[in-house]
Amino acid sequence: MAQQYLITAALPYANGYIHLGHIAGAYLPADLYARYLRLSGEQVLFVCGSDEHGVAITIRAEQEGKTPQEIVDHYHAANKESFDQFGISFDVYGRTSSPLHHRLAQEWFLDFYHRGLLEERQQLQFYDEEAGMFLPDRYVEGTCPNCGYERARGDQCEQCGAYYDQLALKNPRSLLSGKPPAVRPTTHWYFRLSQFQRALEDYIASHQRDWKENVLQQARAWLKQGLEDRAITRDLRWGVPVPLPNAEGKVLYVWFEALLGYISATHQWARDSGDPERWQQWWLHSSDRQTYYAAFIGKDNIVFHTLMFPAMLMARGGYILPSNVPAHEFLNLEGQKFSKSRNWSIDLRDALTDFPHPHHRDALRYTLAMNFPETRDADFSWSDFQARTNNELAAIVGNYANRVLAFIARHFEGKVPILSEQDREFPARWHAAVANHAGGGIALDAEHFSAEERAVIAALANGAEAIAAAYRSFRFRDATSETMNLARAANKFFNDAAPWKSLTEHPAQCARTLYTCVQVLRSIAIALAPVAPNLSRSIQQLCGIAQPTTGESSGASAGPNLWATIPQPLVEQGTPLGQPQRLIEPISDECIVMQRAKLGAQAPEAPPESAPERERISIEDFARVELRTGRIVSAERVPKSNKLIKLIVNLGSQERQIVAGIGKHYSPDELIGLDVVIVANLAPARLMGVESNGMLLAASNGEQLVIVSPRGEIPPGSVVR
Ligand code: B3M
Ligand code: ZN
Repeated sequence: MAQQYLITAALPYANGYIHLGHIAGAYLPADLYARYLRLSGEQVLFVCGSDEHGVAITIRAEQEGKTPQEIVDHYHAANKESFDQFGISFDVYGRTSSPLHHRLAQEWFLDFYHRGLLEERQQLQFYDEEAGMFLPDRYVEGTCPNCGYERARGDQCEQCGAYYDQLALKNPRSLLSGKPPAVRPTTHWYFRLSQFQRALEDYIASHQRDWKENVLQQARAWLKQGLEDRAITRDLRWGVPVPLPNAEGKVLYVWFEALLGYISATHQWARDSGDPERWQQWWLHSSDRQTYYAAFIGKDNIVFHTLMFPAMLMARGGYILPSNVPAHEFLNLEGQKFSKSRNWSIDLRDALTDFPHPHHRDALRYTLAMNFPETRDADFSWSDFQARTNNELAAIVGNYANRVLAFIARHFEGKVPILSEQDREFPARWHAAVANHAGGGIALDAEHFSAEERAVIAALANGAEAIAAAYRSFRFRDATSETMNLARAANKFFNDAAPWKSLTEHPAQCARTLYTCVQVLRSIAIALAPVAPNLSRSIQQLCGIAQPTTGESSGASAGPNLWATIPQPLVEQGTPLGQPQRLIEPISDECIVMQRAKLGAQAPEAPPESAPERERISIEDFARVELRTGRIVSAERVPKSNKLIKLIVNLGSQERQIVAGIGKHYSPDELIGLDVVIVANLAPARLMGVESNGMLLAASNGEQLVIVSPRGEIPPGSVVR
């Protein structure tokens, strides 16, 4: 049965520029996967596009004093171009404001409507009389019904984390007019998600072995709570209009239609390729085709891709479901969360401007891939970028290419050395040895291959398989570091074979060594293609390959299996090679200093905790504070709060109950047994009705929070000075 691969990457909102955190979350892993598969001769369709509706867009439009259409036109074009320059090899990049998408989303809605999958419900909602519109949750503020925080949003309180119906807000005010909103009845359509509970349970259970644990956990947690029917319409003007009479001023909920953006983009692609029906091959079940569908996303989109979208596809019928949802965790930047408002971010377009050389862009891809947040949050730092560019890409890959080409330029007239008569059979034997090898270990006989040759050919054969296995199981960091190991093996071969020694005494052996070096150089170029396509292309050209391939978009047609050729000697004797050159300019210290200086610059407001230096106090003032070590013996969440945790802390001679606002950063489980520092003589207080007798010390910069914990053994109750 024919096998094909459908790859989607989350549709970015067209309300801002893509930053490197987004890139590491979904787009680059998806691109590595797509390029690897294409190089392996697989049929691939790689789909993405702009998400152009929702409150995210309208709020940005208001901020910039533009229309929503102007906003999405600008950011759609800008992001599309950045992706392109960064080598993200989408086969199509659609947009959800297109008429085609609107029609498709409306058709799905009507299909559900006519088949009884939607329920019409009346409900009350805030309405701004002055602005003449209903207020989506992000447009209302008020006092939290749970903790009393005065700037709580319409559906959730940022302070205590409580979720509630917007009508529960006290003293609500519209963010549009600043006035208290009226309450009006409105009608919405609910998708009967609850009907899919069982089918989704089976679906998730069927993937318990092949999906990532973080993805399964989130999906299971929602299923355990029980799925509720969900409103898939909103009272807004910007969006896909609800295609029913009397539904004026209502649009489809952005998530409902954005997910369908993958399908409408495929329609777009099919149309552009001249066969409008071709989308079906990618989305519909068929008895003669097997489609593996990988949906790449960041962790904040898991529920929508593992439950909501599959339910929609099941409801429609005949559609395939995601085979895997390899969600990434978050990437941090120099130890802190990405934050556009604090200017702690790197927009892809800025990085592209600052690093115009294609090989430096590859270095950025390489650094990100080596730091993908695959199983936990990870960090990108400029010094790591510098180290990986200079010490790995330049010093290992670039250096190898340069050594080989320089040696050949000097001693072999810049052409692949011609093998001597006694080595005539060498290429054929090499071919035979790697052709016979299928999985696990390769046997090269010591009679015909030197120890160094055996080592490097085995490294290529086994490496190519290990890298392939890593790509196919979404272990991109492993794939990337194994790729670099091939280049290490290549340098080792050059060193161990020491052609500068054989040059005069054994010219035939020297020729054979350099012949081998060129073959290995081509192999490395192919293996590097997914992560460093530009560098790969350059090296292929230096090896005399007229039409290099790097797994770029190929109109979704299957090509030759280039990956399988990695261990083979394919560059003919006598082929003219390119001039030796420095492939990767090193990244200077100044460059790194400059990039770092940009972070956090002209931040609109510094995080509150890092306020300017405060007034000095005397040692006596400080002595009034009684600080002691303690050990947490129990921890549980305060009901209805996601921020507060109730702790029992052993202070040596006594136990204390302390309520700490650390619930967003720590789970109760990880706290038990932890040694902490507490303010022991703080007056008691009540937090959300729970008594707190003391305070836990924690360091915070406004976003992160880390508990202060003594390093080393010290009994609970010890004095801290
Ligand atoms: N635009 C949300 C996000 O960027 C969203 C993804 C849509 S995927 C269909 O987090
Ligand atoms: Zn609250």
